[in-house]
Amino acid sequence: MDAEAKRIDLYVDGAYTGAASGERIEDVNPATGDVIGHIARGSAVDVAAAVEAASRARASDWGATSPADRAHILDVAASLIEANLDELAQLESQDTGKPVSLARTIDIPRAVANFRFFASAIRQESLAAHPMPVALNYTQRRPLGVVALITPWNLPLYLLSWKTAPALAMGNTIVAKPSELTPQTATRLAGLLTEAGLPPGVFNLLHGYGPEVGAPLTEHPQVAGISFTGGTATGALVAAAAAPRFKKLSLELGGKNATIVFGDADLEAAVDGAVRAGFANQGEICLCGSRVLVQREIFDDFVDRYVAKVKTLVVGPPDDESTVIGALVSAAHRDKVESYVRLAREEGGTVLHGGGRPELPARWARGAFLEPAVVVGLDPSCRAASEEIFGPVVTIHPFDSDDQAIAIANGVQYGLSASVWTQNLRRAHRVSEALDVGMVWVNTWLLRDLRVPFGGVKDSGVGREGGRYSMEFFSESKNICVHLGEPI
Ligand code: TXE
Repeated sequence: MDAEAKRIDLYVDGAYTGAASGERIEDVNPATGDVIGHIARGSAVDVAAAVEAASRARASDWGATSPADRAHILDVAASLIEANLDELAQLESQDTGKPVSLARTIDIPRAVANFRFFASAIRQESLAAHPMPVALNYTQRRPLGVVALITPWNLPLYLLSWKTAPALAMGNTIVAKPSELTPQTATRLAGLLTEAGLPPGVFNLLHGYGPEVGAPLTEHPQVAGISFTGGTATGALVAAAAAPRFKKLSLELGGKNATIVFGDADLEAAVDGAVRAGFANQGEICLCGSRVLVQREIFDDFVDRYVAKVKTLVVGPPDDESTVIGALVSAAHRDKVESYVRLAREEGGTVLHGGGRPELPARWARGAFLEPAVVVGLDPSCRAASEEIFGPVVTIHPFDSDDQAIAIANGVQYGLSASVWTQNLRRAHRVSEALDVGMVWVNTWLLRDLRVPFGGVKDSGVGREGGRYSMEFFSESKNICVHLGEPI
């Protein structure tokens, strides 16, 4: 055990606490292989205590607080996250292996923005009225009650705040379960929310393995809604647990997103965009464009430029400001990604660049680093080109016509997002409309507006979050019809 390893506790009813079992899981920094913490290993007993605390907090009328009071707490929480930005960025980088600079400029600021956005949204919310000549209908939005928020390891605080802020804004109480690989920023958030004025029991946090904590949480009869982001296979288990009790469910699952580059695209912008889409956050974002489809007339030129650009991406220590690609989230995940590079070769692909382990100084020698890989020559239907790898591996495929590009893009089990690169406006609209996905970017990638619907189709999930979609998910509409005429 490393001398500096810290205790990473659950947070239940306003206080940090160990797990009922007394057991701990090691938290490993994937860039160094060091054990940096010992995570309380939750179980069904802790789930029961956390849900109980959340139910009590609900009964003590958190849901009846005024929107203005809730908005104020969210704003203070945002300011506290901002005030602790450097520390949170370090924690995020230690847990995930991502560059600290990325956590400092994207992950943590986005968490701040999420709290501010939903504070503002709840302040400005207005509700519907449907007047009749003899009656007035008005629609209330009631909190669901206790909600379970289950989040993955790739964007830990960013995604947890994306669910926590609207859930609180709408008056719910929360039991959150971050990934066992990345527990630190969530743990810090719990204390900051209390500091911001959140009453005890409104936000509870559990750590531990999915089957031991996530499963009993999703099955718990007092959990009224579940918002889950993670792998598609886990999403299916969550959906099965939710079904018998008709829990409200939002699933943000995997993707195998296409970046479609037409011959008339601004080539330089398309190369830059496609590289960013492929390798941002080590390729560990559900929205990453891991399949690049390129019109045949520019294919060779595009591939040359693409590979040249990928070669400039610095793979290295997360705390080095020049690093663009840090470590993958774990040694096991790197093994999985490497197995896909092998598979790509077996399936007839040519790895034009990357796919190997970089030489780094001794301090990082045990880290889960991987050179970004670019593969050509694969049939779009083969496994390496159609299964989610969730790492720095991009396959590039030629196409001839618009219809063929659409068919290849739609030819996978996933339907999360796509980006389309063309200067032809008609083509941009036509292709965007034909894609079976929840989100399309034209001549850009991952340009986010927090108001827009976020989510996918097919195996990429169910439901939408973002702006009013999140507020609708985290509440139930209730219509009240008041008869205004003579009694009938
Ligand atoms: O995710 P899991 P993993 C994809 C990616 C990755 C694969 C597996 O392809 O390689 O999924 O990653 C909790 N009931 N994505 O294994 O298992 C778990 O503890 C309830 C895509 O890390 O889905 C964690 O908190 N909860 C992705 C969360 O679910 C359960 C992001 C996600 O873990 C559970 C991450 C259960 N039975 C991985 N089992 C994206 N779409 O952004 C596990 N969990």
